[in-house]
Amino acid sequence: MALCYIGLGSNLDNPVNQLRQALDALSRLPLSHLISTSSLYATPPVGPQDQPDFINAVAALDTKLSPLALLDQLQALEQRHRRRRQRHWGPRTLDLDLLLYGRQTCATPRLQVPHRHMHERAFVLVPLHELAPTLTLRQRPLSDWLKGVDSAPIRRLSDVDVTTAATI
Ligand code: A4P
Ligand code: MG
Repeated sequence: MALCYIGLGSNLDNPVNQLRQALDALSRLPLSHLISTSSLYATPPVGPQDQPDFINAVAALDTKLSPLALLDQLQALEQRHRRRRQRHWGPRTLDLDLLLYGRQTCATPRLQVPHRHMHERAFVLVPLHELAPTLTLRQRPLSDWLKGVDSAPIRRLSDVDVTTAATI
């Protein structure tokens, strides 16, 4: 079993629902057990600015799937959410990133773990810190990495926000 962290992001077609459905699908992955999920966060886009804000979250999953088998499952799930790959870092219905796979590292063309940008992104670090406040990344505590990013514009959605947004 490996404890993995998965980053979820969406900024198209009711992002709150996209994430709720994706979290539900993660809880049904084979050979895996969903341990916990962070709150949902509204986050300004990193990259092109002419796109809507994102909803982001992180999930912790215990799995017996290999890293590549897990990536296959995540990409199949993106496809089920009608993900179209168009612009680099552009808008998407669902993006699933394998952030961490236990303590394992992986550097192949198809998969790099830890995710290559995670330590510099507030939209990943804030929800990850909610789930795993004592985690270390590149031999530094997560809280150190958090101090190095601007988390001010990251807004945690309340239960009321989530219920309202899901019905829009
Ligand atoms: N790939 C390699 N390593 C991984 C990994 N650890 N997890 C490969 C998932 N995929 C991995 O990804 C491109 C390729 O990365 C895949 O074929 C896979 O084999 P993609 O999802 O097709 O394309 P992408 O997501 O547009 O590119 P990239 O570089 O992965 O972008 P990111 O890092 O996912 O960033 N702003 C906010 N606020 N919130 C966001 O969620 N997301 C992005 C996308 C940009 N700005 C954002 C957000
Ligand atoms: Mg991605």
